[in-house]
Order: sequence, then structure tokens, then C-alpha cells
Amino acid sequence: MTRQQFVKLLLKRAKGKPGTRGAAFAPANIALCKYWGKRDPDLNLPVNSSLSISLGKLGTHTAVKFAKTADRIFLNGKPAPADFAARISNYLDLFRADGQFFEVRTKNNIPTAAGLASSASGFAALVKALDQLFGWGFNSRELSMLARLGSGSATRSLYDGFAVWHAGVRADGMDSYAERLGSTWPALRIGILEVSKARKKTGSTSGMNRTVETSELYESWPAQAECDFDELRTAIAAQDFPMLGKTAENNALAMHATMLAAWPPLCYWKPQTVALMQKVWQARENGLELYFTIDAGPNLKLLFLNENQAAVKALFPNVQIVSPFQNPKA
Ligand code: 2P0
Repeated sequence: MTRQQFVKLLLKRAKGKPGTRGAAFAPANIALCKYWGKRDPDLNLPVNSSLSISLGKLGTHTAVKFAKTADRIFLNGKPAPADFAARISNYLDLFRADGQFFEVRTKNNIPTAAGLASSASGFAALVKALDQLFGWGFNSRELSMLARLGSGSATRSLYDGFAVWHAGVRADGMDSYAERLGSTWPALRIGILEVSKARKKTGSTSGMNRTVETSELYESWPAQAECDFDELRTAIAAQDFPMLGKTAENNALAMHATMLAAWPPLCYWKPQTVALMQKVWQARENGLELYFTIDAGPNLKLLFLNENQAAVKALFPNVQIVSPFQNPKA
């Protein structure tokens, strides 16, 4: 099945009437069990299930309406760079009728393409806005499958709090959607340590494809991811923070190990990334319950509990702290 066929099939379930505009927000998310590798690149079906936590008010606002003669794509108030605009227009091709064009205005309050998952919140917000524009009346599960076609990690950005993206087994991808985990964890904190805002040289899509094709270590990844996914769900249900932190950190490092073993080798880290990882390990040796995760980029995301917020701030004065469960919508 192609992505066009998938969309056609799903749109058969649409029920409402088109409106004149749509506007929506979606949060960024950080995977604690990473999505790394595709079993179907066209449908964006993952090799393994993943689990994430959304970043509350950090994410993307998107407004969409019909345009007259061509797509008009704006990013943060300015005409979007050509590659960004082309990615959005390609995605809109999945939904447009003959001669139909769109104006899309998208605003991120997180750095674009620095490993802070802005394509995730971007496609999730766009899909929610399109749902209003076209009046589809889809539920979050259906919207998560449409977001998936834009960017895999966007599947999980339809929700506040913890989200799981089921890898699914079906070839048509109808069982590869995300859902929210009911648990909340008010004391949980995420600390963003920005090492670089620069656009990365190798995007996640090509990075993961190169890893799947060339890395010997990738063979061990699906089994580890499956195990970590289960452990994280157990840790969340039991509110066992050391288990959550250890599993998330180990999962991220295992993912980066598969990249280092790819050819040509792939390393998203900067020297400062490694220095910060070592600082976390030292703090842990000194008794602080502090863990980290890293996506396909150089930035660290710290994981800790509210009771340790002062200690974390003292060690990392530039940390940006997010309380995922103190968002009024969460
Ligand atoms: C994740 N990442 O689970 C993993 C961890 C990066 C490292 O999902 O090809 O931009 O558009 O599906 O979603 C980033 O990959 O990739 C990602 P595509 P995407 O958050």
C-alpha cells in the first residue's frame, strides 16, 4: 500500500463538512524509548514501538486556510525556507483536490531541527488544523496515523503527558497509531540543555536509514527496544523513577551506539554533549537521581524529580526546566 492509498482509505471515515480555516497547537515530545528504524519508509511504519513524554507548552502553533494560486508557507512569521516549504507542500499533496492550494502559518517555540523534535509537533499541529479545515471529525488515533505520514515522531505529538506509538504488524499500517497513557506523574521534570541550535548535517530520516542498512549493531536494537518499552511502562505504572531514568538513558545510548557502528559513522554529539553526559554520571555517583536522554542531535534532556530541581539548577545554570504534567491541558 502507498501513502496515497492509505490516506484515501482513512478519508472514507471522514464525517463533517469543510470549514474555512483551522488552527491548532501540538506539543513537542521526547522519546524515552526511541523510534529508530522503519519497516516501511513510505508509510513511515516503525520497526519498534516507542514511548514519549510531551513537553507541555513547548511545541508548534499552526494555522491553515485555502489559498488562491499557490501554497504559501510561513515559518515563525517569515516565508519558510525552500526545503521546509517543499516538505509541507508534499505532505499537503496527500489531501489536496485538483487546483486546491493552502496557506500555512506555523510558529515553533522550540529550535527547529536541533534534535528537539520540531517536525513532531509541526506535523501533529498541521494535521489537527487540517482536521478543522476539512471538517473530517477524526479522533486522536486517526489523526496520529495521518501525522505519522509527515514524520514518524509526530505520531506521538497528538497527546499531552505520556504517549505510546504501537509499531503494529499490519502491512497497511492501520494498527500503527499512538495513544495516551493514562498515568500522570506531577513530580517529573525534564531539563533541556541546549548544546547547539545549528541545523544538523544528517537528518533523522537518512540517519536512521543509514544505520539500518550498514550498522551491525542494529541487529540487537529491536529486541532491546521491545524490552525497554515494557520496562518503561512498568516504571510509569509503579512511579519508579530510577527504573524510568535508567531505562531511558540506556535506550538512548544504545540507539547512539547503533549509529556509531554505521558506515559512514554517524555521531550527532558535540564535545560539549559528552562533557555534559559525564557531568550527569558524576552527579549520579555523588548521589543525585539524575538521568538523561539524547535524540538525533547534540542536546541533552535531563530527567529528574521536582525535589531535586534546586540541585540540578545549581549544577546546570542554563537548564530550561519543563514540568510536563503542570500544563493546564495535561
Ligand atoms: C524519536 N527520533 O523516537 C527518535 C529518536 C530521533 C531519535 O523520531 O523519518 O524526524 O520523519 O519519521 O520522526 C526523529 O525522527 O523521522 C525521531 P521521520 P523523525 O523521537
